[in-house]
Amino acid sequence: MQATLGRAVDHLLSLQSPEGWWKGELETNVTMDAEDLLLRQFLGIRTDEQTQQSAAWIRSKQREDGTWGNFYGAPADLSTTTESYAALKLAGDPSDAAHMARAREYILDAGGLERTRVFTKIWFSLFGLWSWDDVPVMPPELMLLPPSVPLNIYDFACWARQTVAALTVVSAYKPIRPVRFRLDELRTGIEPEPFAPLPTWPGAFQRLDRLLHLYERRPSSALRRAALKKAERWIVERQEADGSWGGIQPPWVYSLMALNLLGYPVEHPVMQKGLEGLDKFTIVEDGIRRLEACQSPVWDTALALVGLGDAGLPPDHPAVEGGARWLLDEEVRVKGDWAVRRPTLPPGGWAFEFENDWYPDIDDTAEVVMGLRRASLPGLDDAVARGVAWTIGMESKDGGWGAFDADNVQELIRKLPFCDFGEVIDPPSADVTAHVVEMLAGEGMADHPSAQRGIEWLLREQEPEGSWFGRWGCNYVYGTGAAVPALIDAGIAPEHESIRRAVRWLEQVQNDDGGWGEDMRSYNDPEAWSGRGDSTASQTAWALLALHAAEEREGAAERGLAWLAETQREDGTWDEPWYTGTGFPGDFYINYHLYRLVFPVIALARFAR
Ligand code: R19
Repeated sequence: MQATLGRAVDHLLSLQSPEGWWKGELETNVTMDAEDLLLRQFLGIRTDEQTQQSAAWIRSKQREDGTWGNFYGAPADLSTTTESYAALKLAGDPSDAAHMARAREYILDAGGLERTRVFTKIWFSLFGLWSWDDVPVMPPELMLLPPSVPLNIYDFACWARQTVAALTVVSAYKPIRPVRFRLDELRTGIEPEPFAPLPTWPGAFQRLDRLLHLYERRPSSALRRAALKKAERWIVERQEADGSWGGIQPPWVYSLMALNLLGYPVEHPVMQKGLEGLDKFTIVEDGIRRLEACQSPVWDTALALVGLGDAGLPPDHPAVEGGARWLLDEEVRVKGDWAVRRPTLPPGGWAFEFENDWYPDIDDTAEVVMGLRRASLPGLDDAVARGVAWTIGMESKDGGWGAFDADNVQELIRKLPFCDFGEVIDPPSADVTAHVVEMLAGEGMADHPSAQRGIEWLLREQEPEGSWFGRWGCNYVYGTGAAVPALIDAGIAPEHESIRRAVRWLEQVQNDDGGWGEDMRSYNDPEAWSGRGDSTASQTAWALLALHAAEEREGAAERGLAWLAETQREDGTWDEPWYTGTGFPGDFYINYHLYRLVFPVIALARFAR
């Protein structure tokens, strides 16, 4: 075990940047690359070279059956396949080429253009390939609702809020910038899904959407002007230092399009900064080009420090100190959208990305505090104190923690006609709550009422089988790997019934090879897939973290450790084509390239002690 750990630690050390951070690639799906081309087409800045490089990447991800999916080994996804098909047509691939025909066959089989998600239809409407009449209205007047009125923008999770704000502008202009191809061959003529019954919220909103389409023909010009002005100010104010919006692709590309429609030419400094920032999220190598949906340096650095510290590196080790120094510099000391719900709470916390001052998050803040505690530096205690106070202040009313906001639980948002993709609210989750409880316990604050409420929340939310749902990692193995160590650190005894149930569940779902794995399909079909899937290094490590905390050192734990030792590569890391990170359960998945290494380091380090 020591040898395995040693090789893994050396590999991790080799990946640190000179500035002190770690950052693994954040791999998602080819809608990023298809939309990258469509954005450039929309703005009139698409080059041949970019087009061919992105197209090469998209083609390389097509599977034998002609489809594209959203994670390694995923079932076909209609919207992803349709966007890829359109991007390849833009790149000049002929419709009668074999790979296009295979894609088309699947698309038509799955319902065609008519059954794609709203985002996909919006992209196509921009180019006259779909009709704005058949896209749900997103009126910019939404921007004028005060935060006290239901369905105001602060009821949306922050990632949806920034996306919706930009799309209300696009939706108001309904631009059509024609391209030289059509997508009619992807239509099936299938009827739209019938409206939900009227006495339900979805049914009511669908009928309201019909009325809004009528309103769109002649909107009140004074109101519309005021709304667009508000949207413009809101968007411009939220551009980050690196030119992004929220550090994530969707609001970024939609904000660029919205501002362009509002009269910002691509030469405008705001647009230039946005486009140059996108280049830094673009990986170009060997004639291919791909876009990261987001970047994870703060998160990865915090996890790396936890791992190196637990592996026994001293607090003044240059790697530990360098990482901690960089993190201290990343502290967010200004208020963001979170302050709308917590107006008197002083700032202090961390975001996930290099630059995202408007949206620090609780998960990162908890993990950074735990990472910083593996180092000792002047100023560290003060930064930790601010982070702890901010985290406590961000607790939701039910005793748990969401990722970016407090009390972001308006479920009506999910029923809006344009919300057919991804999670759109940010309610408390077991993984974030567990990280906070673990952090508070580490700070000697397990008796704090906030920590006690967190413990109660976790015990209440445990699944009957003994696991916890993983919101930001796949899935029950991630939730359980977070909850058990947190509860134990906070003083719950290893013999506690809840811990025993968790251990039994992990033992039940362990693979015959000794590892653990869980397929993303566990989100849609937990009966079949909860805790089930090919063994992966990160998921095996999560299970081991729970077993270690529960003082299980033999049996299942030994076999898990042996699996890690056997599957380690010679260079000290592990292969992990499987995605084990979650953006949105059911819709959006992430392969965090550092997970395969950093979580085994943490788990091995704890067992090795
Ligand atoms: C834990 C730390 N976390 C709490 C932070 C994780 C951040 C993950 C990066 C997410 O990147 C995104 C975010 C949003 C989207 C969307 C999207 C979907 C629906 C709507 Br409405 C708006 C946006 C699509 O891709 C994304 C990627 C690990």
